[in-house]
Amino acid sequence: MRQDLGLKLLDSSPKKPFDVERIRADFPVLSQNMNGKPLAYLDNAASAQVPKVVIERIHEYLTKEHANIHRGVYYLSQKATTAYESAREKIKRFINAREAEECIFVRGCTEAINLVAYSFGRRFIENGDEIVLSQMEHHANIIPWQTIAEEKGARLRIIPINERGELVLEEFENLLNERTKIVAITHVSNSLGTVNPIKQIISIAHKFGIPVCVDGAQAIPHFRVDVQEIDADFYAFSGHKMFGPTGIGVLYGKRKWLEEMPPYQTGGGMIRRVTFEKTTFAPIPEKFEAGTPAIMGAIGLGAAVDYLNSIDFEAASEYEKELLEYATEQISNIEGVRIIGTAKEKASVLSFVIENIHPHDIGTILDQQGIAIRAGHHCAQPVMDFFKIPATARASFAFYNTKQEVDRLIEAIKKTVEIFS
Ligand code: 7TS
Repeated sequence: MRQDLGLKLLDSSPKKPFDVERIRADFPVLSQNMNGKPLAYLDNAASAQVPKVVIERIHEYLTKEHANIHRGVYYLSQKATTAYESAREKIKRFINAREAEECIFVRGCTEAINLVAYSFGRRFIENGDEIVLSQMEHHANIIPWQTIAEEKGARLRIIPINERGELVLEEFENLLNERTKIVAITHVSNSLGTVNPIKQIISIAHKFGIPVCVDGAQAIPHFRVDVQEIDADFYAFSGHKMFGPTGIGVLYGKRKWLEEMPPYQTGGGMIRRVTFEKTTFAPIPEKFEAGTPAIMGAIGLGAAVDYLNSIDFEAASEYEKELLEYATEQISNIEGVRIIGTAKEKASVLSFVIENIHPHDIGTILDQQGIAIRAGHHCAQPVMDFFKIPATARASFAFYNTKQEVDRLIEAIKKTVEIFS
């Protein structure tokens, strides 16, 4: 039986083939040459490319609608405010939040997690408490928790992973007790590609009355996420990994938590009344959006959501899965290559090492062929420690990548092996 991973893919209805060439035409960046070769952009886990409609929407905003929001009595400011708030509404519908107010605009996934760690932590975490993370977290979902734990005298407990790069779920439940204040865990690992059974994880934590903060940075661009269905207490993600601009991201949080949590930053735009003696705060979401927000970013992100709604996102998900399977099969035939992360359920990421070749050298040689991949520890050093390697080379796919690009990747890897042998 298929594990419940919080994924929503298409059922058995007959599918039209996914038209990747039509999709590629929406992304101007992709038609360029790099180092004299057509660009094969395979670093989507770091940042995805931006479709024309998003670029045009940002251009339109800057040329016709720009003003500061939530304060102007004049037409332009009201127009900008409406555009900003309608982007929040689009996000709400995209992730199926109960209310738009539960969607806080932040700078990105990193800021979203910092917000939860410091605000939730300040209110709810005390000396002797425990915070549960996993071995496969990105540093953005480790260090904020480590910092608040140090401040409060709390400690981190870590869910282990196995050799395939899957969570050892049997150990998870053993880590939970009355001192556990929160579980912070990734939906999809950026270094391994593992898709975690997030709905099951949340349901186990909830049996103990423990809230769960999900790092959704690598999930949101690849399949539909329904925050109510998985029952996440918090869900964090970045705009630039889901075909939107940089500098914008979202923290979804259940109203009951957000209302109890203190502001993360303070200043203009988030108050009800200020005197030198005392300040009272605005309701959510403003309470968590101090200062002038990334108005342009939010509007651009709203346009990215429109774009994802305009394509067959479910078919795109399926197509990406096929691409990953194809790449995995092809790379497995190359001698000396070892895939890091062989979980049964994976999304979009192919991390690998080659005997006696440093991942940075692989990245450099591939770049000469116009192929952009990432090499390094991917801000997941505990994962590298587990596999006893310093780094990996990582190709990561989006729905605009093609089999031909995978073939070029494979050829370039073979060539790299040859050069070094
Ligand atoms: N969480 C995960 C799982 C991530 O993959 C990343 C970024 C972040 C959090 C942080 O997101 P940010 O937008 O706030 O920076 N991951 C990567 C990556 O894999 N390569 O570059 C950035």
